[in-house]
Amino acid sequence: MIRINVSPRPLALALVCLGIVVMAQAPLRAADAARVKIDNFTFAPKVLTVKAGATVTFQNDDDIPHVVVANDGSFRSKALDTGDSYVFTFTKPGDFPYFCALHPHMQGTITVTP
Ligand SMILES: [Cu+2]
Repeated sequence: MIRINVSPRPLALALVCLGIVVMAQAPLRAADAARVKIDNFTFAPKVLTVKAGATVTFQNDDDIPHVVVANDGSFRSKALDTGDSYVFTFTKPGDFPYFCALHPHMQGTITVTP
């Protein structure tokens, strides 16, 4: 009669490996990417809060061009036609108010938390 000797140690190792694989597949944090929609002469949301390191996409869904400019000059898009978007990564915590260079009454703020 043939006896198969199964050691419990490889089984335990396999279970640990499986656990690591499952944890590695956790979804990306939603805070890492965010979007501001531009429509009807409005930035929406008007105030967007993201974590430092987050990338924000400003997308122009309006039927006229807009330009996204930080009050402190830290970022500035080109003229965004309908359907165009501008991407900026916010690395420093703080409040970053911005406006549209073509329509200065259009204003918004990106709040970056540590
Ligand atoms: Cu504008």
